[in-house]
Amino acid sequence: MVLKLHGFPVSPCTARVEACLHEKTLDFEFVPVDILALENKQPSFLAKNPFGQIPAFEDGDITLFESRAITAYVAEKFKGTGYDLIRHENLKEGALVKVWIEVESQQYHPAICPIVYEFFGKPVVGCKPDQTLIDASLEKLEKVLDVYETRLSSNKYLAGDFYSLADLHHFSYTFYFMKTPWSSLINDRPHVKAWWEDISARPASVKVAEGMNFGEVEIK
Ligand code: GS8
Repeated sequence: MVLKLHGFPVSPCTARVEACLHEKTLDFEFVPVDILALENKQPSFLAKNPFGQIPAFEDGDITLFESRAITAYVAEKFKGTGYDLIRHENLKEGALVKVWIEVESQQYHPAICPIVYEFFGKPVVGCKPDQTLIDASLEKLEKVLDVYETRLSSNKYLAGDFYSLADLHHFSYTFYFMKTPWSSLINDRPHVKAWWEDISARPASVKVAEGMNFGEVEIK
């Protein structure tokens, strides 16, 4: 059965799923969805995700959307293949993976997403970034990163001394963030910096980064 990922390589949420599929060493078909041409708002795509957002994922008779739900499904279904992203044989470690998955989605993402979107996304559609929103988000992100710095001073990765889906979920937005003028937020925190260098050097991350070229866009 062919796994199908519908998305756009530059999209951080698509990249999140791609990174997971590569960690699991799974073959999949990449189905490009041109969001600039609004293909994601066409009935054929809305049948896969009624909210009209990428990515979507198909595995036989199941169709999923929401990147984190897709990675959770892949990590669970293929727990015996490739790298174990969910510590499925250890209840406590697995629970900590879930905690830090939530932290990414509830704390980190709301802070970093507006920065990446304003800096890279807005110029693509001919709009000027909102610096007030960027500044407020940077302030939020600093507070989250202070917690990460403490956490990573006693654990190599977020959930413990093992790489997991929680770390993976951070890759794509942080990759773009590091190409903004504010990368010192990561680089000035030694444990966060070491963690970032480690997770971004993984072969799966490097492979996904090849398709992520928003970094060339300059702020206007
Ligand atoms: C967000 C998807 C999303 O924002 C997830 O999958 O994690 N919570 C969802 N998709 C964006 C591209 S960013 O990778 C998207 O589809 N934007 C176009 C649009 O909203 O029309």
